[in-house]
Amino acid sequence: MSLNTAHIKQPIHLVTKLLTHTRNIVITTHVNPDGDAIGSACAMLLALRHQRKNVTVINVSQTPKNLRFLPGAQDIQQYESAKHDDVIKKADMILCLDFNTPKRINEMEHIIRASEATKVMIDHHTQPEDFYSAAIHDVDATSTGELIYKLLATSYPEAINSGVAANLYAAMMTDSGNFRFPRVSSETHTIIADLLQRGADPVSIYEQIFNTSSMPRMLMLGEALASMTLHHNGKLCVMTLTHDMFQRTGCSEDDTEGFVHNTLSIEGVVCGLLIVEKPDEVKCSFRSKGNIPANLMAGAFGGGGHVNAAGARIKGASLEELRAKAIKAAGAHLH
Ligand SMILES: [Mn+2]
Repeated sequence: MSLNTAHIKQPIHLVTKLLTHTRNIVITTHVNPDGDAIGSACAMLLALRHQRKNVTVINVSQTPKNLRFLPGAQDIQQYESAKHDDVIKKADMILCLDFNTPKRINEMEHIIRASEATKVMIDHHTQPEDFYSAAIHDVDATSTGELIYKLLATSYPEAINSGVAANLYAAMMTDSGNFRFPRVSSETHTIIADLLQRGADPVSIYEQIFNTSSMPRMLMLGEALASMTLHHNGKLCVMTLTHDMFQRTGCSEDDTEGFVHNTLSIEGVVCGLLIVEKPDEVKCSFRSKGNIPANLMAGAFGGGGHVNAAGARIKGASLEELRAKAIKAAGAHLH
């Protein structure tokens, strides 16, 4: 199998070279980690352990329940300054996975910025901040997991055992909307074929990630669907999750992962907006089809992301006020 690595060939060789001279490695990923974040972190953990490296995964957030079955996930530690600052200081390398600015790691931001370790970023989000020593970065990749696959397949193919394959499969599946988002290509499926051959089990991975909803999540989904409204001649669909709805259903915000995709499933809708009311802020998530720039819509509120998926968090705004502004901001790109 030949992989399209032309544009990331140099970075892959550089990262491999840096890894050769590295022993103590800290891996971290973004706040509220998703399947790509946890799958990528665990895949690198297992593969680098296979290379006899001393590896610690330290995240700011807990691992979501439905991802804890992934091989290696039980070894992820949740950041505590007193316990981990020393480990981070002693690391030769910090691997930053699935984020491109230390602002995405909240309380860990300052210690990572201050660290003198070699910082390696592997990521597929737009507009990276220049905080790293080396990076494998490709905004056309389905996922960070795909970039890690290319790194491992190029430099450590023997390290891709069934555990690593399961993690990379989970990362690529979740970040590509189960292989249906625009960046999915024949190469995506070629990689997936190799991961299956190496032991990833698609039935069990899907089952454990997606068919494990709680009753509060299902009740919340019902309220979320009922909240949907159409705007701008049916091109924009807005879903709103209020504080009251969370109280009534007992659902947590983590448990609403993926709800926003429902906005795009209505005929004629090309842009979706999810508004979430939180105790101290309001969150807007934009989703879009084709070239409609969700990132520019979120950018109007100081946020960012990809062309088809982006978000922003706004403090001190009322839900109603922000909802009206976000609908207007989306409208500017929906002619
Ligand atoms: Mn990702």
